[in-house]
Amino acid sequence: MNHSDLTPTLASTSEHLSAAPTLVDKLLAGNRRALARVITLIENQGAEAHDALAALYHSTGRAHIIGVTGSPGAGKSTLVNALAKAYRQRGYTVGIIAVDPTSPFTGGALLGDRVRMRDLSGDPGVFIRSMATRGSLGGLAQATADVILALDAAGFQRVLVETVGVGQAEVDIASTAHSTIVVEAPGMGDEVQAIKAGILEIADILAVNKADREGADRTVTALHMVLGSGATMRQVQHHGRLLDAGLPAPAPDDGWTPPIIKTVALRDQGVGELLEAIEQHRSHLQVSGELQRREEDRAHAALIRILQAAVLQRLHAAVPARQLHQLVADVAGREIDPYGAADRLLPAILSAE
Ligand SMILES: Nc1nc2c(ncn2[C@@H]2O[C@H](COP(=O)(O)OP(=O)(O)OP(=O)(O)O)[C@@H](O)[C@H]2O)c(=O)[nH]1
Ligand SMILES: [Mg+2]
Repeated sequence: MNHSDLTPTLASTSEHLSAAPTLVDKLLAGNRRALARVITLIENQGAEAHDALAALYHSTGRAHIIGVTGSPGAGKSTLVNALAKAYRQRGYTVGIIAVDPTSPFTGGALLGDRVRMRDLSGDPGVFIRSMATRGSLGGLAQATADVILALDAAGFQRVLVETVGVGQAEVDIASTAHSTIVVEAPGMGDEVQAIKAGILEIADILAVNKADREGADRTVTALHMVLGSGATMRQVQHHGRLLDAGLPAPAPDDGWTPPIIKTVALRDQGVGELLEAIEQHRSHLQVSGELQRREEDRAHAALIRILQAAVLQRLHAAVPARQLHQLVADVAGREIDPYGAADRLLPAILSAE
C-alpha cells in the first residue's frame, strides 16, 4: 500500500461522474484524499457513490471487520484506540469508524473521541472516521457498511467499528462485523439489562473493561453464568436469519465459546490478549467455514437494505407527499386497512422509474 501519494484530487464539481474511476484508482493505490472523498460521496448517498462502490467492490473482502459495542461510557473508544495501537505495533494497518446514531454530525461525543485518538493521528497506517445520522431513513447502517468497503479496498487490514449498544445499532453491527466485541464495565449495574437488550447474544468476545475498578471479578462471574444460554440464543437467532433468507441452516454448533477478557483500556492492560482473541476468532471463522456463512449473511443484509431503500425512494418519487399523507390519515381513520393501502401504492412504486 502506498500512503505517500498525496497528489491532490481535482475538486471541481464537473469532475464527479467522469472521473469516478480515477478516484477509485487513487483510493486503491492508498491515496488518503481519494479515500476521504469516496467516503464523502458515500455519506451523500448519490449515484456517484454507487459508481465508486461498483468500481472498488472487487478489491474488497480482505479486511477483518471488528465490531466494538456496549453501553455508553463502558470504554469502547478507549479500547478501540488501544487495540489500534496494538495492531500497529504488530504491523497491521487499521481503519476506525465511530458510529453514533444519536448525535448530529459535529456532536461533542465525537469530538471527544477525536481528542482521545490523537495519539494515532499522523500515522499513515491508520484512518479514522466518525459517522452519524443526518436524518436519512435507516441510511446509517448502509453508509457504515459502504465506508467499511472503502477502507477494505484501500488496503486497511483490520477495521474497527464502534457503535453504542442501544436499540437496533448493535444488531446491525453484528450483521456487518466478522468479530463482535461486547464491552462491559463493572459497576454500570446491571448485567441483566445487557442480556435483556440481547447484546450478549451477538458477542464473539466479551471484554470486561475498567478492570482496575471494584467489581470486575463479579462482572466476569456473572457473564460466565449467563454465557451458556447466551450461546444457544445466538445460534437460534443465526438459524432464524438464514431460514428467513431461504438459506440452509448451519451446523448446530459453530464450536466457538466467547472468551471473557479483563482489560484496562486506559493503561493498555489486557489489550494484547484481546487482540489475540480476535485473531483466534478470525482463524476459527476461516477453518470452520463460518466466515463464508457470515459473508453470505452480510451480503443478504446489504441486499435487503438496498432494496428497501430503493422501494422507499421510488415511493417518494411516484407518490406526492400529499397523497401519501391522505392515505395514512385514511388508515388511521379506519377508512382503509393498511394492506389495502399498500396494495394501492404498489403499482405506482413498481412502475416508477
Ligand atoms: N478506570 C478506567 N477508566 C476507563 C477505562 N477505559 C476507559 N475509561 C474511562 O471511561 C470514560 C469513558 O470512556 P470512553 O472510551 O469514552 O467510553 P465509550 O464507551 O466510548 O463512551 P461512549 O462512546 O460515549 O458510549 C472515559 O473517561 C475514559 O477515560 C479503564 O480501563 N479504566
Ligand atoms: Mg465512544
